[in-house]
Amino acid sequence: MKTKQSDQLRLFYHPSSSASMRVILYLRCRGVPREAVELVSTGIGTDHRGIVVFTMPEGDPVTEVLGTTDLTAFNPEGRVPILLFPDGRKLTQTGPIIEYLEATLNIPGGQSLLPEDPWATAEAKRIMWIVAADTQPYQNIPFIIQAMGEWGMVKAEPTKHPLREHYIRREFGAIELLLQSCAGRFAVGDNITLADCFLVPQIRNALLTDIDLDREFPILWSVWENMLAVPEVMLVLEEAGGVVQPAVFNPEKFQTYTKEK
Ligand SMILES: N[C@@H](CCC(=O)N[C@@H](CS)C(=O)NCC(=O)O)C(=O)O
Repeated sequence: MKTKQSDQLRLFYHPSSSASMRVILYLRCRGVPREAVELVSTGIGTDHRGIVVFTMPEGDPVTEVLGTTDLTAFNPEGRVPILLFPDGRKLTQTGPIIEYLEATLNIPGGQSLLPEDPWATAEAKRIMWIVAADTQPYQNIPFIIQAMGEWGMVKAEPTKHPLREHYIRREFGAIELLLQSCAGRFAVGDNITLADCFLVPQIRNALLTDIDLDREFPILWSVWENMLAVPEVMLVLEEAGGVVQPAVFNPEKFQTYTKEK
């Protein structure tokens, strides 16, 4: 279905979504003018099982055309972020969204967020992939809640669940070793790269756990602190609800899922 409603690119995102924040950090750190990509916050709700889902924003022209707030009518994966084009095309997946914007937006000044040196670029992309493919999928709170409630996974407070903490330790541990040879002020050298845009939301998410990130991953932590010192980065975090990612789940359902049967 075509959903032509605006002459602008529109990024459907949610402030609690770490994947969405990767793209927003790219936009701000790359110096893309705010008017080039309109940010549209989705809503949040619960499905028939009480599990948190993102929803189409109430009252948005696109929602009106779709006739439903069910996000899967807009993106069959039911995930954010989603880039909507003026002609109705939609693009999902943060890596391709960023690559497309970089290739097509005529960005005045600034520099690409990938280094000129191919090896350094490969190092940045390796960190991006570790975050996107090997870390974030295991951090998804709705998935943790569903696994506890429906598939017999050990019950624990979702944000501090052992599955989450295991994959944070495993993957951040690997990144820490990589950073020993590639980090400077930021993850790869002294300039912000896409690796930092992917790391920051993942670290922000990991702050919800009991892991002592500062002690266990000191280089990663220094990259995080150096990123927080960048005004554009801090603004993105503040606009998304603060330095620590807001946890969104239905506490009532959470009690049900964590109660021993
Ligand atoms: N690989 C995807 C990940 C997108 C993703 O998992 N987004 C999460 C929010 S951070 C989401 O929409 N989750 C909803 C769900 O799992 O139902 C990307 O890079 O865009």
